[in-house]
Amino acid sequence: MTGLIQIINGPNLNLLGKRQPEIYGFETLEDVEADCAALAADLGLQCAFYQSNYEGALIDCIHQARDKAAGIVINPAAYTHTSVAILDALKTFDGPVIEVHISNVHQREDFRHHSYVSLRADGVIAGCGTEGYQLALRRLATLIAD
Ligand code: DHK
Repeated sequence: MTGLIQIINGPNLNLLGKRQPEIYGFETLEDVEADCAALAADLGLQCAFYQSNYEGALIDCIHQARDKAAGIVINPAAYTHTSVAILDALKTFDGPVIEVHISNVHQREDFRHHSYVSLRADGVIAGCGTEGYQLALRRLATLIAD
């Protein structure tokens, strides 16, 4: 397996930087992807990026990662709290999975406190802003090297 990391973002994250910046910050998804690509190069990894507002498309991306990616970083956004299907898809992936939330979901509404994806994730990063994606990449670099 190569050092390819699949970075997956769920619904509404295409509006990062414009959507509720008091919660999600001013960085755009393009900014996040550029930062991740630069860090991945430093870590000797490559990134593939995918964002969708559709649950089935996110599941297809996870299935495709099975044959090409060494690890997954996923922010399932609102599907975190609802999607058994995304959990089941992640269970078909053999490599490490890190779940990222830009906001501290535990400080927010009760319905954001539960994550189906955490049942599969090897690590969870929440409340670190968009830096969370970089922290996730660093953790995957460690896990893949082990
Ligand atoms: C992003 C969302 O869109 C929300 O639905 C989640 C997550 C939290 C985040 O913090 O990145 O509840």
